[in-house]
Amino acid sequence: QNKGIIFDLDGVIVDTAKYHFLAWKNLAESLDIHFNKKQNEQLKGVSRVESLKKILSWGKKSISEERFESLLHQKNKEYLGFVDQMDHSEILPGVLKRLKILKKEAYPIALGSASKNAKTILERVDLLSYFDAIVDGNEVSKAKPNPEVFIKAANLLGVEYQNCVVFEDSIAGIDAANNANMVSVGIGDQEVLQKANFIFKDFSQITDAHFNEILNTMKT
Ligand code: G16
Ligand code: MG
Repeated sequence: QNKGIIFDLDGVIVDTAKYHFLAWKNLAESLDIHFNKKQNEQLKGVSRVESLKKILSWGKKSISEERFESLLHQKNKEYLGFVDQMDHSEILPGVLKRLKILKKEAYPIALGSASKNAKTILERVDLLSYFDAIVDGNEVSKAKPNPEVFIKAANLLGVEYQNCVVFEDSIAGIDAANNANMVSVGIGDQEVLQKANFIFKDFSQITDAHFNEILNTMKT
């Protein structure tokens, strides 16, 4: 196959967003900072360091570098506690079925995620073996909407950028895919993901006919 399939992790494959929210909320409250669900949207697809910076700015707090590091550690420790309880039942609807079809048809498959915990999570939900390449928060220096994460994934797959399709749930991620000249497919809310080439509520809504239509928009 000369077409590559790239998946975001959080919000596309699994709903770890709820665990990020809980861990950040608890951490913020220990600092007497309170934020709501709407503010939490701004943390999606954003790195751990940038997320903490945002939370501190909401609370108008400045802290030492050492304290910053220890808070990052504290948040991740709680988050990993939730991740540890996960199993394959937390794979979002339709994802496993699509991965199986893609594997059978020998499509190169990559993960493009901002998370440093991506591999751990894929292992927990038993999906690691489906991916030919993984690019995560440990390998990228420029956050989405910079296309670096998806460019690296395409390079590892050996597929041309315009022959890749990206599945994403965040605005920054859709922008990143568009910036890389890839076909962007939004998973989630139509109003939020307007700039995507295609939008579906979740993977269970993507039929084989839809999938072929998506792949057929590529020139080669
Ligand atoms: C995910 C989440 C973000 C999270 C980031 C970093 O990105 O959407 O909320 O802050 O990863 O995660 P970690 O602290 O595990 O390194 P993605 O790109 O998978 O949606
Ligand atoms: Mg995401």
